[in-house]
Amino acid sequence: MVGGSVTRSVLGIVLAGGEGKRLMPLTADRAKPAVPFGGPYRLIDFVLSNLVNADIRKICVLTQYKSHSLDRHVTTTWRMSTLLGNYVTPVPAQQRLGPRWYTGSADAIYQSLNLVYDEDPEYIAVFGADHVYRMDPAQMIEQHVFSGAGVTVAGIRVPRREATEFGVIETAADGRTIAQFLEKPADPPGVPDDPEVAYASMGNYVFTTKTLLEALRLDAEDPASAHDMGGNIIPTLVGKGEAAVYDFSDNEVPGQTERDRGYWRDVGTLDSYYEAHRDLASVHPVFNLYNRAWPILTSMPQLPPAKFALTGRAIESIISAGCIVTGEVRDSVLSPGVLVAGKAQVSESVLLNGVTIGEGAIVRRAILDKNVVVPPGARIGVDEEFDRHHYRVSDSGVVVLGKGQPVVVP
Ligand code: ADQ
Repeated sequence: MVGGSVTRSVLGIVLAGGEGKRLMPLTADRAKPAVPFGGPYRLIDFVLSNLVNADIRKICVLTQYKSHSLDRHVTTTWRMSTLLGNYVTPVPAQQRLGPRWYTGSADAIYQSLNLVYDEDPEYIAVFGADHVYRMDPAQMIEQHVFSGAGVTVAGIRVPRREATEFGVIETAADGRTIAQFLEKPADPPGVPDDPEVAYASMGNYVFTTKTLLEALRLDAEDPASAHDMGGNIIPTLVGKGEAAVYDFSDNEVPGQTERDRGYWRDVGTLDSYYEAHRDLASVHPVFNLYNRAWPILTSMPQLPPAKFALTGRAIESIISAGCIVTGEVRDSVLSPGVLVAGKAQVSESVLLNGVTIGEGAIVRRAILDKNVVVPPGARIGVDEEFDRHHYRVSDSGVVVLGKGQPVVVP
């Protein structure tokens, strides 16, 4: 462990402007990092918890797309004591360099460089905001400082067929220097000891400040660049021999077991979002929300405890505060303030804040966004053809209703 002294000289920049098109309709009104996850959390709580637990307490959250809900969440939940100069602050696109939005994630940082000049840090941790994982960034920073690289990219082994969505890393003979970086390749290369596994970038980078400033300056002058971190900045630094990889499998977080070590999920699609919830609700989840040694932090709403009335019961489920269950809930995750009326059956589902399930209704294999009201007796996830006709259905058959979307009763 590095301890507080080095991580305190690190500025955290969290890239939180992603649109999350593949999570529609959950991202119709909110940026992807603001999408609720695991009951009371939002996706951004995972990266912010990791940074703050590692004592990185000067953090700028760069937002752009539909940022209201994200902004509100960050300002209300992540207030830091300013006595020690700590802050987690949302930074909306400010058009400092002209009347235009960010063209890409590198442009987002370039347009926000005043924050870097103000802080004058030695190192900058640029982390994505869309993933569910536990990580101690201090261990990655320690490697970065020790190696003298200009940038260190966090890498994880993933099934090769999934790597088309990621930056893929090939290392030099030393196993650390990145020899090649391919952003979202159609045919990802496998690692030398296993052709079916690729070494993917987690979208988390530690930069030496002067390397980042120089790379952004050159990138801004390049008319052919898309000004993207994974697409442009990292490949350019790899070309100059300045990039190294940090192997996520080396990361050790207090309280983790062999089982949940190395867990990292990109919940960028409806199916991956759904599957990560199914894991949480299972008897022995891989991702352990209850590890208090490295807590995942959020603000809990001021709501009364969950209540089970009459014959109400929940089996293998997560039930948040403010829920009242009179029916039956199985294998599901309920966000705060969900009501499940008598004789209703909810199974294998994710119900976000304030959803109401009417008496005798059946909800199976569904994701219902905030404030959806399922009328008494209605059915979701029972008649596939009906559902496909009226609602969004994911590739694997999960029915998804957007915020407040009316339920169709035949
Ligand atoms: P993607 O996630 O596809 O791949 P991107 O859409 O740029 O890349 O998102 C990266 C992060 O930046 C996300 O947290 C997103 O919210 C944020 N972001 C995107 N556009 C932004 C903008 N204009 N302003 C502010 N923030 C923005 C990236 C890397 C891959 C890597 C995967 C890992 O490019 O190499 O493998 O992350 O998931």
